[in-house]
Amino acid sequence: MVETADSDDWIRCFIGLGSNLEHPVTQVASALLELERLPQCRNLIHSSLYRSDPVGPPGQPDYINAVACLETTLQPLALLDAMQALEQQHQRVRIQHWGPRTLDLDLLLYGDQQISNERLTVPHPYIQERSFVLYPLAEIAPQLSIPNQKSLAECLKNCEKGTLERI
Ligand code: ROI
Repeated sequence: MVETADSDDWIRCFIGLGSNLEHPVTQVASALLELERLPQCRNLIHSSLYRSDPVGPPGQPDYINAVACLETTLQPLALLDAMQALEQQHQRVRIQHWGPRTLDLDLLLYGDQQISNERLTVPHPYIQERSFVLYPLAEIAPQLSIPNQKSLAECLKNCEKGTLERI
């Protein structure tokens, strides 16, 4: 059975998307459509797509990233299950830690909740330091406050844009 919150209880979530294998622009664009079609999810909006050098092990292709925002009545772990099922549909394989991938979906924020268990940490632990998350996030939610962290505007001041470019 799918776990649900109260049926009227729509929670606004932010999801980071990334890909650097097998036509990354297509991977991210189709994942946005698939997220939009998830059950118990509505009103998806998303940032532009961005290209950047890989953070982590060098020698892998550039990444394409975006951030989506949607409302859901799925509980956090049910949403995570749905996101991981989408990653599997994109033939995601984990060869190397921080290595290349066809599709990575990260639950960045789930309402204003702070979640910490063996499957999920929300807010996402690296949100503050990754330009490929912060800049797309600012495009769709400039006023966002991140629970228990600095404001998005403050995070952006401390985060170099680096090679990140909007495409
Ligand atoms: N680097 C970039 N630029 N974009 C990503 O989405 C991304 N994802 C990752 C690691 C390997 C840390 N590096 C990345 O998981």
